[in-house]
Amino acid sequence: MLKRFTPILAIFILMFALPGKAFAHSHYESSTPGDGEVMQEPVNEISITFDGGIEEGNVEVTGENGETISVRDIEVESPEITATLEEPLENGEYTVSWHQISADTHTVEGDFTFSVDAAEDEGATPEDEAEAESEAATEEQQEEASDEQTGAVETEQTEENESGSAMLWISIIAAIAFIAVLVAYAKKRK
Ligand SMILES: [Cu+2]
Repeated sequence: MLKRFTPILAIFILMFALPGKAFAHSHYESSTPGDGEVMQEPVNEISITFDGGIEEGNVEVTGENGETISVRDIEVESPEITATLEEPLENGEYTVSWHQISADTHTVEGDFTFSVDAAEDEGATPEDEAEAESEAATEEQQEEASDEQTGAVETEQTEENESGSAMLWISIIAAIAFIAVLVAYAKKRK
């Protein structure tokens, strides 16, 4: 009796184990700068590495007052996203909000923070001028940026949850159908 059910059990386990791997989201694995890291040198590039393949992705960087930091270029080279900034970051705390489409077509998103605490030169440097400029632009963008972000985050999370549970239900229904067929077959043979 037990022997007869061993293959069924094996198939049953495989059915749950395989899709789990094939359809897994790609998660944040590491980044430069790292989560919570304090950088003591200028930062003008942020890269994030994921634990699986990604199809596309985007990165948004905001300063501690919610200002949007200009990103010049986003490069997606699975499993890595690299954002090149318009100019080196001034001292302060930054939030990196990322989202990507995993190889399984699901959208995954998250964020992390890091700060820059580099020794600052005395006297006016080109960097100081850039600082003044970006501070002027900051206040205008501030409200806009925070509104946009909240909206975007909510939509993506809903999408992810829906497709995630759809996948679960498909697996369960497939498993039940499969067992029903096996039981019918076993009965016929008696
Ligand atoms: Cu997925």
